[in-house]
Amino acid sequence: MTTATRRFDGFDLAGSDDHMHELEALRACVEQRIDQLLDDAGDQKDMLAAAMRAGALSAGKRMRPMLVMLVARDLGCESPALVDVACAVEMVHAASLMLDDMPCMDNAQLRRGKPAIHVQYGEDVTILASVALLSRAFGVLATAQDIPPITRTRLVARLAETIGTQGLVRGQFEDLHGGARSLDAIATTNELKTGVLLGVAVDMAAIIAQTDDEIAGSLRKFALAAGHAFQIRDDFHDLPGNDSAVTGKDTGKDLGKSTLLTSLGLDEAQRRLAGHLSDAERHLSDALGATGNTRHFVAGLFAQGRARLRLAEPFAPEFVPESAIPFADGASAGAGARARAARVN
Ligand code: GRG
Repeated sequence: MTTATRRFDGFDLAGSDDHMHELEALRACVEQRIDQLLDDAGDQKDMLAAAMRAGALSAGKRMRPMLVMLVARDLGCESPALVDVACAVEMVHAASLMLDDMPCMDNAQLRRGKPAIHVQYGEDVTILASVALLSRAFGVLATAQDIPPITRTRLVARLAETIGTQGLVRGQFEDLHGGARSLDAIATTNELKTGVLLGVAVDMAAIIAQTDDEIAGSLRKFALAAGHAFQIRDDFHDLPGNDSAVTGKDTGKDLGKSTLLTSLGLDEAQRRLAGHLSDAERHLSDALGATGNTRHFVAGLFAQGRARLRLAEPFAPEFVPESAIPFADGASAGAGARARAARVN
C-alpha cells in the first residue's frame, strides 16, 4: 500500500492511496446523486430549481453526508440506500445555510466563497428554495429503496426532530433572540445549531447499520464534541479582519452577539476547541476503533482546523496532512492555498 497526500474537496489528506480513492469516490457519488435528485430538467429559466441546486451543490465539505456513508460502511453496512440518506442530510444543511444568510438572520453576503443564495436569486426565491429543499429531503428519505419501512420511519422522525423546535430552528432562534447569555446557554445554542445535524448523520448510519446502543452512544458523543469544535472555529472565522477569501464567508457577523469566543477570550476558546477535538477523536475511536475511512476523513478535517488555529496535533504523524501547515497563517497563503482553505468555512 503506498502513501500519498491528495486534495479532497479542498482538503489535503495524508493517507494510503486506497483511502484517498475511496473518499474521493464517495464524495463524487454524493454530489452526483444530489445533482440527479435536484434535476432542473434542463430548464435554465427555473429560478427556484436553480437556487436549490446552487445552495446544495456549491463547494461545501460534505461533512454530514460523508459521515452518514463512512460511519455506516465502517459499521459493515453497504446498503445502496446510504447515498440517498446522505443526500437528504446535506439538503437540510444547505437549506439551513441559505436561511441563515438571509438579511433577517445573519445578513451575510458570501457563502462557500460565492455570493449567498439570496444575493444571487433574491430573498423570496431563497425562502421558497429552502422550503423546497427540506421537502425534497424528506421525500428522498421516505422513499429510499432497500431500507425496511419501519427503519425509514425512524429516519424520517429523527430528521424531523433534528430540524424542529428542539433542533436547528430552536438553535437559530436562540442565537438571534437569546441576548446576553451564560456560557452554558451559548454551548446549548451551539449544540442545537451544529451538533444535532452532525448527530443525526451518525445516528442515521447507526440506525441503518443496526449497531448496538453503546456504539451509537459513542458516535453521538463524537458528533456533539465535533459540533462544539466547529462552532468555536466559526467564532474564530468571524473575527473582523479575517480574510473572507480564506474562510469563504463574511466576517464580523457575530458582533454584538454572545459567543464562546467573546465570553471566554481567545486563549480559553482555543483551549476548549482543542479539548472538543480531542474528545471527538476519543469517542470516534471508542465507536469505530483506530482505523477506517471515517477516522481518516475526520483526521483531515481536524488537522486543518488545528493547523489554522495553531493547535497541537495529537494524532499519529501518518494522519497529519503536512500540507495543512502552510495554511496556519492564512495571510501568508498563496492563491492555491487560499482556494483550498476556502473550503474550510
Ligand atoms: C430550515 C433546516 C432549517 C433550519 C432553519 C437557519 C436555521 C434554522 C439554522 C441555521 C443553523 C446554522 C447555519 C448553523 C451553522 C452550522 C455550521 C457550523 C455551518 C458550517 O458547516 P460546514 O463547515 O460548512 O460543514 P460547509 O460549507 O462545508 O458545508
